[in-house]
Amino acid sequence: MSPWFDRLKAGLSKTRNGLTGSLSSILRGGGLTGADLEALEEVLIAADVGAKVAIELVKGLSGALRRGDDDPIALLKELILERLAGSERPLSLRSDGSPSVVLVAGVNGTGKTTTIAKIASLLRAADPDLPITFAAADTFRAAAIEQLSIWAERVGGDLIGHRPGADPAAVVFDAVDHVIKRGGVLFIDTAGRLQTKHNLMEELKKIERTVQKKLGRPSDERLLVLDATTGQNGIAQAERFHAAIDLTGLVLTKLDSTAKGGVVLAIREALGLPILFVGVGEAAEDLDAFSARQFVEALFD
Ligand SMILES: Nc1nc2c(ncn2[C@@H]2O[C@H](COP(=O)(O)OP(=O)(O)OP(=O)(O)O)[C@@H](O)[C@H]2O)c(=O)[nH]1
Ligand SMILES: [Mg+2]
Repeated sequence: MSPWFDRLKAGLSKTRNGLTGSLSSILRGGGLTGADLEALEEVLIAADVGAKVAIELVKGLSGALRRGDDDPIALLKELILERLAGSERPLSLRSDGSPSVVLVAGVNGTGKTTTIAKIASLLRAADPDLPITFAAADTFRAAAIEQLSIWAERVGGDLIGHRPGADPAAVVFDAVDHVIKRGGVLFIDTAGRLQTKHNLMEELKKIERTVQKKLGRPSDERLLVLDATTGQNGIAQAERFHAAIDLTGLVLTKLDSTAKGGVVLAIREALGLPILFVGVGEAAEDLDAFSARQFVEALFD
């Protein structure tokens, strides 16, 4: 198995232990009784897949078992995989020579800045010559600019930043200007903001408008970084951010810190947005492209 799959598996251990521990005791008896199915539904809800998905999974499972299939775990894996069909997509970068712009947003502390660093590290590993620029559009704290500049140096990229307290849109204006000349990929790091704070959401819209004005087209990716430990609240966050900047995809972090990794299913069901990356730890290697199949294998391995 690949090193990433091992990390994913280790990261998902809390969710897996909750899920497979309970499943094996429910499924041990052979034929599933009504009480077993109810217990199964509870286990799925505890893993945060959401009530609707849990009910549908159990329904699908009991139907298949009635038709004579007899390996409930294999069936459950297939049912989950079906629900995640179409949920994965690689980062969309331009191949026409014009720069790619990736805007990263989310509430406070979800992992935006480290996610940018991790994605940039993946791109750097794939192409040592790719120009990478980081826009420090989190001007809220001096430490945020500092954090990004350390990453820029480590990954090998340019940092465009202003003073703390400066207008984030002005930083983005300069950063887009820079990549128009330099080419490559621009990551825009934004300040954490609660999805309910109107003025902060307006500020985010202004950042995207600035990209559009300067570049003559929208950013290529508008990613929301969601902390998996916040569970179903992530759905409310995503809805608001989506309304503000028309998200192109999600990054789900901190799957290692929760037994509720089933939230991937709830998010997929509620939003239908692709999941580009998942994070399972703090190290640079702890983030990689989301694969539904790997995710399901790691959950039940
Ligand atoms: N366990 C774990 N920790 C993570 C993961 N991703 C990020 N973190 C940690 O979460 C903390 C916050 O990460 P940041 O990248 O600074 O988060 P942010 O969203 O930029 O935060 P603000 O800019 O303050 O809103 C750091 O300690 C990260 O190392 C993950 O997948 N797993
Ligand atoms: Mg940050």
